[in-house]
Amino acid sequence: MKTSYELYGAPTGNCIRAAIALEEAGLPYAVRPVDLASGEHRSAAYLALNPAGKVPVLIERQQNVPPVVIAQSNAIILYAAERPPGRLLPDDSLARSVVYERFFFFVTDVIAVSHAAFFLRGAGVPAGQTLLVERMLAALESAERYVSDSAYMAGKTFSIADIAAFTITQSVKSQLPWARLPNLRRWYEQVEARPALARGLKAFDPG
Ligand SMILES: N[C@@H](CCC(=O)N[C@@H](CS)C(=O)NCC(=O)O)C(=O)O
Repeated sequence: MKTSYELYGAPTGNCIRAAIALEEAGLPYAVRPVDLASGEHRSAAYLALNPAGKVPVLIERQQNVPPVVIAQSNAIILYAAERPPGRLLPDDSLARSVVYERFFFFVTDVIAVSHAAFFLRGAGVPAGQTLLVERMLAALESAERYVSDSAYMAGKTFSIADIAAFTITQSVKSQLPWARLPNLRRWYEQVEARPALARGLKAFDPG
């Protein structure tokens, strides 16, 4: 049965990670741009899709069954990683646990902290923002150890842990002490060169 996918989103880290996961999983999808600046995510049509009024949202459509709607970027990444199995998540359960460990490290200790810092900036609490940015950068620098013995964040093969790690590293690239992070640099350059990842990075570019 034919399955089609639509990814609603905007050029933000959460949406781009979801797009990278679909690209890396080899799932063809249509990009549905949502204009956050004009408040499209708060329109009645969009709220019918995601009552939280947030992007990204993935829709899976199959004939004769109601569409499946998945909000939450990390749920979309995990969804993509399960189809086809084995590409972004190892079959072996022990190896999979290591991937989850690293994936959630980046999601909770780096990305979430960065989002909280961004929120504090908007709320006019610069001292709090500075503290959280320092904390996030320290956590990210500590990932040097993950890539000191292996090519990727969670072992020999590319996984969802690398997807979680890449966009946030890219966004703070100019703030990292690269001279002290030779393995992280090698990892970054290797991941950056992946064609599927590069396509995901550009998924929401205008035009
Ligand atoms: N935890 C959610 C966060 C989604 C989220 O905050 N999306 C932002 C863009 S990255 C958004 O829709 N912002 C618009 C708004 O909150 O008004 C996820 O990972 O998908």
